[in-house]
Amino acid sequence: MTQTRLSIDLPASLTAERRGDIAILRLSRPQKRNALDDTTVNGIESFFAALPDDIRAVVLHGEGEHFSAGLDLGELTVRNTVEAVHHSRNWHRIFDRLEFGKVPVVAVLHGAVVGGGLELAAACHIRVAERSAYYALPEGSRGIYVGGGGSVRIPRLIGVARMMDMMLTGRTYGADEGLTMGISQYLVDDGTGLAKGIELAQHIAGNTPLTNYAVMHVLPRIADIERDGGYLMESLMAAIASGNEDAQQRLKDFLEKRAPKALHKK
Ligand code: 1HE
Repeated sequence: MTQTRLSIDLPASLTAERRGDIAILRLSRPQKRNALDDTTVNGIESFFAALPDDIRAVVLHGEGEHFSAGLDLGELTVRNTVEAVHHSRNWHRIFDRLEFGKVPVVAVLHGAVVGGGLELAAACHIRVAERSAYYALPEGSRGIYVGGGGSVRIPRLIGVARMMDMMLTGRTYGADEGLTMGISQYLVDDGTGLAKGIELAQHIAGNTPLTNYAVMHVLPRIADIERDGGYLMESLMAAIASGNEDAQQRLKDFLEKRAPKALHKK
């Protein structure tokens, strides 16, 4: 598949390219272990805001030995309390833009996925971990607290008790444990994560945009509300999705034996 640069204005700490209908966003600050400074976090927002309409899925990964060392601690030392609140709220807005954006995002994780790096990964829709990946929340020992939506998203993946343990005791988890606990959905060999991420993104890009939208926007919200409202929202979404022309064609394709079966491949 041809690789082309995406003409989105990004800071030097981010690079983007397109491959067909997929975009690949790379954290490109390996000299600082992809620590997330304001410029990078704001650049993530610019990327998602300027994503061309024909891009159907995104892969996010990191350059160098680590996915991300989290918040750029250098910037933290110069903020007062009010600025710190605004800083954290800015992360919330930008990571929400990613999570509840137009297209699903597959994160490819390796090396350190710590602090704000784990918060960024948790905002993505699918996580692929290479064996080198490990997870930590060093905020606890640095006298700070998660600020990028981690309190909301990480317990939804691993539970409050495990997150408490990570923050209070500095406990880290390896990639295999992360898979079992639900941090990542896939575990692959070192050096193969990006290819796996692209493969998954291509599959996602082949779904109807409406189904992808429902999975990204409706499913997590149903999980947050009470059952009756959830059932109703599900029925409405199901009816809208199946009435769509694209869905009708896909159903016809299956009934006329032109579509793949849902077989389990080992
Ligand atoms: C950094 C950062 C950073 C590296 N902010 N500069 N996150 C942390 O507490 C994790 C901090 N980082 C580390 O523990 C280690 O850097 C790693 C385990 C990730 C990698 O170790 P290593 O030996 O490969 O690299 P290094 O020598 O520690 O770092 C290389 C350079 O990156 C060095 O700078 P240099 O100028 O001396 O070369 C480091 O200072 C720099 N660097 N990590 C700033 N995080 C929204 S709230 C979120 C709150 C958090 O994320 S708190 C968790 C922060």
